[in-house]
Amino acid sequence: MKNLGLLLIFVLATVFSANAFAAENETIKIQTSSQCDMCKETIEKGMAFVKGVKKTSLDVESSVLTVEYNPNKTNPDEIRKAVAAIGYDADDVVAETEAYNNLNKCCKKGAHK
Ligand SMILES: [Cu+2]
Repeated sequence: MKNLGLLLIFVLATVFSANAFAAENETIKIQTSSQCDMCKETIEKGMAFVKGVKKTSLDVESSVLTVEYNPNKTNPDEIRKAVAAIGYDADDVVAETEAYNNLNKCCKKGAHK
């Protein structure tokens, strides 16, 4: 019985230390100002090159961008800034003017309303 207890401690210690080294990716949802399928492509392609970003998926219907990222390499603020640099609002971070002006007409805010 004593050995079983030791084994359990050993197993738990191994599991916890393994987790400490391989940091889990985290996921955030960002409300963007995207309008259409073209925006989806622009944002997903643009975000693919952002440091620490693992996966991006934009829901065109709700304009919500889901980002999976490595918390050791980036953070939600940096990710919102990256979205703004592509030309879209990201939560309370406003799109960078120059990037926004370069967007296709149909991708401008309110283009489909
Ligand atoms: Cu668009």
